[in-house]
Amino acid sequence: MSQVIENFSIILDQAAKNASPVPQLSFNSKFTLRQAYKIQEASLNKRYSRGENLTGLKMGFTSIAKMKQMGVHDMIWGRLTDAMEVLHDDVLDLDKFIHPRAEPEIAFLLKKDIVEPISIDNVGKYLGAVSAAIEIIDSRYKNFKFTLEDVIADNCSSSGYIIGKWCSPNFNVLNIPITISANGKLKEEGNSEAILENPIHSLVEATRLALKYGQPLKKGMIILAGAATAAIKINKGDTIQATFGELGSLSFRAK
Ligand code: OOG
Ligand code: MG
Repeated sequence: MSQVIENFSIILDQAAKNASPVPQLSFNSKFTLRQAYKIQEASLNKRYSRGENLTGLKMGFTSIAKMKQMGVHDMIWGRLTDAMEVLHDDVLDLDKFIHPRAEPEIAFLLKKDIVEPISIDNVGKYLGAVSAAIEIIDSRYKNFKFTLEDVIADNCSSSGYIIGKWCSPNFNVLNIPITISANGKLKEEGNSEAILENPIHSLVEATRLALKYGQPLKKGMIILAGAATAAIKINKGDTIQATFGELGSLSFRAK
């Protein structure tokens, strides 16, 4: 199996690098969730060897809106690298993507290495700051269609992220109204509580899953809690804006 894992990781890494979609891996081969995370890890190793650095993790399918949109039923997590960072007000070159979508998220910054399973009660020891965020996802699979195993192997469609101004870790992340619009037109709206009823639960889950799969979580890492609404398509020329009540707003343009 280890050769199959390596081969699959090359297919997905190349698809991302060349912005060229591939058929779902699960069409030809059955693999488990654990093997899917191994494929993800092997494909990230290719990015690291090109000089990219791990900056954090992203959680996926933490809201019913996202599970419904994509037809899957369980939480997933992927890895973020510095090459995926996009700045607020930046211009995104869509030629580097296959069929990108944007989704509004909440981000957390770790102020301490995680060395134990954390709970909602001791999370404060590790949480350094919170921020509004937009994630840009871009499945490497044709038609943005996948099984849970496929999407995990594909690093959970991770391809870009924008983080806003870091706010106090005591900022109340409950009941934040969230919208995402394109060219001034509202596309999706929701609330931070759509993320596992409290985005902090997603941070707790991220640390549990990272420990389970042997991914160390270090001081300075970012954790994206997962989208609060369905993702929206990004078209050339679009200005995408997301608002998060008093946590702020973020935007970017696409060319
Ligand atoms: C998978 C990634 C899901 C989220 O926030 O729920 C995700 C996908 O929808 O392609 O990032
Ligand atoms: Mg996301």
